[in-house]
Amino acid sequence: MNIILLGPPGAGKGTQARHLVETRGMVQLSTGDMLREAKDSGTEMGNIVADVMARGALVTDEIVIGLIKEKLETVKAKGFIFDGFPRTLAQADALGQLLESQGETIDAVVELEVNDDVLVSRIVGRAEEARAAGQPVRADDNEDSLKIRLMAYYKQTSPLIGYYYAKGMLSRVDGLGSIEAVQGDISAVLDS
Ligand code: B4P
Repeated sequence: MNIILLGPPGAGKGTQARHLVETRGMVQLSTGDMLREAKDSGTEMGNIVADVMARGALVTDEIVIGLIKEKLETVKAKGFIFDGFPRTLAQADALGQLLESQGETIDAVVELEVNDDVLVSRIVGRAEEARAAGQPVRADDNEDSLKIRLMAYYKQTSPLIGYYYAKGMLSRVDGLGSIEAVQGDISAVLDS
């Protein structure tokens, strides 16, 4: 089974993807994690994306699609969780074509619904927790970057809701509950 986790920044896509990896043995493909790895490794591409990510803007389709293409060509899995990808209509089209070329499909698209106030408090909370624990704070976990991340979501990513709804693939899950409650709701969608 291949699934997409869709939702605004801080909706819990990464949190829920990690749980699905543990419970269902699926492989998580997080473009956010891939881009952060590239940034930390100081590659040419990493240096290009670092500023874009810190601002809260979206990295170019070309770079992100390239990262996913490479993973799909090299990683074998019984199912992929696309976490934070696709984020634009061009990425959605590219993913459909990449999977089709491998005889695969997307089986479900789960949209995590969370309102802006809660998103802000989660992201600011994560930054505060990291600071208190003496851990590095994500460069984009601050209110200024978050405003840009939310604008990018509503402008560039939210059209995917209609795109997948029209294909009969979209399921909506209330992302406001506890992490465990959201896990249960996602499991119910995947089992149905
Ligand atoms: P991502 O790494 O994808 O991060 P995100 O969308 O901000 O967060 P996510 O929804 O995964 O929330 P999380 O579980 O961490 O993207 C970062 C950046 O990378 C983007 O802004 C962009 O620049 C770039 N990028 C990534 N993919 C791209 C693409 N395809 N195209 C272009 N650019 C791309 O949860 C957040 C916090 O909430 C955590 O502290 C968590 O513990 C907490 N939380 C989660 N669920 C909760 C719940 N139910 N209750 C309470 N707290 C909860």
